[in-house]
Amino acid sequence: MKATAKAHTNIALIKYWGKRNEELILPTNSSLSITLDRFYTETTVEFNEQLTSDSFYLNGEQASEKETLKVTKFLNLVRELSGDTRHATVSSTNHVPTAAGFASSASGYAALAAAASKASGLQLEGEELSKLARRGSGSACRSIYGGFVEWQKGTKDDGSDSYAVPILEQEAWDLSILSVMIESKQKKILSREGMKRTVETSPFYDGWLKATEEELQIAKKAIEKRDFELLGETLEKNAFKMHATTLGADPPFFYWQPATLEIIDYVQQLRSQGVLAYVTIDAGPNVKVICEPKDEQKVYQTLSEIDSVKEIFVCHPGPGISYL
Ligand code: 2P0
Repeated sequence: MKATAKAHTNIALIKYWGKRNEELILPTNSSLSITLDRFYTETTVEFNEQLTSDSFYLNGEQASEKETLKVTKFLNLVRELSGDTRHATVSSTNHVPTAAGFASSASGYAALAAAASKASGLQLEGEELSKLARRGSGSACRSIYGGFVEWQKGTKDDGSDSYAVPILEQEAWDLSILSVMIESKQKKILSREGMKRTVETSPFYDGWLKATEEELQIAKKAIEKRDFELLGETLEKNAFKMHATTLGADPPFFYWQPATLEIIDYVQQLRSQGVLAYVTIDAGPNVKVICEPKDEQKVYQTLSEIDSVKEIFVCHPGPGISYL
């Protein structure tokens, strides 16, 4: 009746950018991520026959009606699977600083999927749990596993073959991921809205689809061979292509700020000095810099000297779902 689960955030090296089915959250392309050790969500779900509706507490406070409705919609999927019609109390704590530019929706829905399915007596594991998490937020399906993870887009209309698979465990290859936080006052275009507009209007979208499938294969090969230079080059190209599609959208939009470009420039300078560091950027202005642990101090030092950098969070590969 009651279960608590912990899920970590992930950062995509090959981006998920666009859906072929919005209701089922089916992506147009496969993606690849690293689950991170530092940021996570812990969620407790308790079903109770006395309740007449679901309630949702986020970081100790009752969540808004809108947030609670999203949780209810997700719990409805769990109730459909389990046949258990009871309502639930959901308490979630995000150990993800919003300022760090990591989406808490990945760890949030992964933890909710795990806790709610367990509390309702379902024994979901692996791909079944990943598919359930996907229905809350696409990137959440990757947070079921630790280390390096691929979300295989699948081809079926019902989404039964669209889930994540682990490709390299957490301990197998240590990398440093520095989340560089900058100041931003610009209004955010949510990734859900941004990717939809891009799919529907950007003439560059076909180019993205073609290139990203190739880059995924190269990235997987680089991971297999532990070829950091090849992985770094590939992930940086992939991130830039994703952002290029938004400039072709109608109306056009972009997530970058002047400081975003400044950081990219510093990272390129580091490379010209022989330090292998690469950038990736999600649906916001913050930059994540990826390097090998031996270069972490040097990269950290260089980035912390930039005026527009507010804070740097250093992460490493992290674990998959756990139950408390
Ligand atoms: C990713 N992003 O692969 C990409 C790169 C943002 C840019 O997954 O609509 O919150 O809930 O499925 O998973 C963020 O989008 O979107 C995301 P929905 P989600 O990490």
